[in-house]
Amino acid sequence: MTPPIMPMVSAQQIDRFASHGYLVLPDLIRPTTIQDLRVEADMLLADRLSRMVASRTLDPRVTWWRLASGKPYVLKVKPVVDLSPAVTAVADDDALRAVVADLLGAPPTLMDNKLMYKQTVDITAGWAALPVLGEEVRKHTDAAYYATRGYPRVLTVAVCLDPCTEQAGALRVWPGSHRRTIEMVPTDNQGPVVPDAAAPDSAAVTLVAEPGTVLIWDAALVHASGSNTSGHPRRLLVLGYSPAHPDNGTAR
Ligand SMILES: O=C(O)CCC(=O)C(=O)O
Repeated sequence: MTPPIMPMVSAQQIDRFASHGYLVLPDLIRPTTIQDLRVEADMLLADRLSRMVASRTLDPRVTWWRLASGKPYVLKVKPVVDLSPAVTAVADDDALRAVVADLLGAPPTLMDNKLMYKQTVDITAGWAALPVLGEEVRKHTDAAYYATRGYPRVLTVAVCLDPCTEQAGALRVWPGSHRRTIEMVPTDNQGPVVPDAAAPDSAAVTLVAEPGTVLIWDAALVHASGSNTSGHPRRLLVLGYSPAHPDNGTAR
């Protein structure tokens, strides 16, 4: 039997997470698990798209639009934990949960899950009235959205399925922004976004990461990502965890 990977969060990493709002943990997920996730992510997307095309009905799990080129573009499928045994295995992974528990200061409960695809798809989508938008995930935080759903404290965990290079649209974060009150302005199609003045590009850190790396950030941290011009997929499995006991871990 393969021994479990033991979590390695030091007191220094916990302090850094509290001050900066994010942590990068390379090699936390095994290569075989990443390969299982990739296969299931491909199958799952192909299945959702083929059902939509066959029924000419929008799937509420799939967030997609059209790029200016006219190509359909899939941002994410949510939820996925009920569709993929590989996702369930990662969401329940003891080592991952131990890390999240250390950072939350409480046992974690999974409260959100999605696969971020950020990729164009070759399907017949003329029947679908899709908005035309760009590839960029604009600057935002998720804390207010989660708070209105009853989760005042959330840690977001992103498992990198593919190389997350700058060219592939790696995640960008604004260190320490989770400790400030951040202005959000509404948009027509992409939810509330953070204006540049509140999160200047010059203050961003790009989290370039290999497959198997786990990125963890406080849901109140400003984050964003650009277009994927690498020609390769840049998928993330994104899991949201909140303290199992709401009275624990609410202080930042
Ligand atoms: O996949 C990405 O690049 C962005 C993910 C994100 O913004 C989120 O999960 O809130």
